Amino acid sequence: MKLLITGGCGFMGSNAVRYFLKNYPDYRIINLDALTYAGNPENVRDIENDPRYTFVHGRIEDETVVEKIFSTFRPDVVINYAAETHVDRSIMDPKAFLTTEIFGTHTLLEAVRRHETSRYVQISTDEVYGSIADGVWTERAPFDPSSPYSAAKAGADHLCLAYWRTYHTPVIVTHSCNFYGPYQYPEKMIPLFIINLLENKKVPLYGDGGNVREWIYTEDHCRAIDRIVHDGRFGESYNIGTGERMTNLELTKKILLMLGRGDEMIEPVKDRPGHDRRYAVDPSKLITSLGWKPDTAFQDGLAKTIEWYRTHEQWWKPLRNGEYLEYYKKQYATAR
Ligand code: TDX
Repeated sequence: MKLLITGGCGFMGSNAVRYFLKNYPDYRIINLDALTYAGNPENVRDIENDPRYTFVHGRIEDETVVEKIFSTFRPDVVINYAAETHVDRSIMDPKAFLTTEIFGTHTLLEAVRRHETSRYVQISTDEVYGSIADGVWTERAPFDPSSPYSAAKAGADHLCLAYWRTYHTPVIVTHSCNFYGPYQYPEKMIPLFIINLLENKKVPLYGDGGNVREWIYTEDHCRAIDRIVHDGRFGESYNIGTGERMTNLELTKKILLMLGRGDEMIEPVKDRPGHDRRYAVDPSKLITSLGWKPDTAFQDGLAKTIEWYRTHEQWWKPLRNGEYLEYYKKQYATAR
């Protein structure tokens, strides 16, 4: 089988490229990645010489590049990981999010339609449902996004399902809870907090720290996508969740404990505007219909993640320069 994985140099995409190469020796993978600040060739360095793997530098909204890939490589399956993903960046500059999420998804859907590709999987987020005070969102919940990021993702997800209804384009949409694990860019909470502590810096906790997130280890997410790629039903969406929910303060304390640091390392900062209070998804459709379940308990996944960042300073050190510092200064200038 031939897979086109977009955004394969990002955190989620690179883990997926590695996962499919490892578990499916006869699959071929083409990785289309724009190499934005978050797309890092180092994330796929270990597999770049694998003869089953091809890298193409380009944007998903670039019709010429996309058409060339479809007509020469002829993928059987497209998995669209390419996205701008950081909520705080979307608050500072929404346009890039609309371009990649909406126009990029549209360009891919059109190529899938033209070339009669067998399957298209849209990687999306639980954030499209917005905040839920208690209980869990099922796939039938209406979208209620709060940030430009989640609004852009919601728009793209709607477009995918509209392509199924209108053209019978074989799409499937996923809504995952928060990811964590190796290779996550250190603007996201878990890697940011780990690295700050490794560098003896405080961790910036937004608001009262009472916001609740649900967490999935990257390998478990890859296995969910594996099930969906092979047996998911067209025109449907699947929640991906673990039930591992906690407040940001509880999570921060777990990280502090594992790194042997105390609460004095917490720096309360001004809240994120429009900050969703709680996310919680019901993954029972995926569990019952496709036989998936998460394997990694949060405590174990967090320990592995901390160990990875502790032993991969050469990966994250260069990322904390240049563009990152500019972003960090802007972000925390507005956050306080
Ligand atoms: O410095 C911080 N301090 C802090 O308290 C950062 C970066 C975050 N937070 C809080 C905000 C959130 O409540 O931690 C929580 C997690 O924040 P992020 O890591 O930015 O994730 P989140 O906003 O929940 O969105 C993430 O999960 C869903 C990803 O960024 C999305 O791409 C994904 O779709």
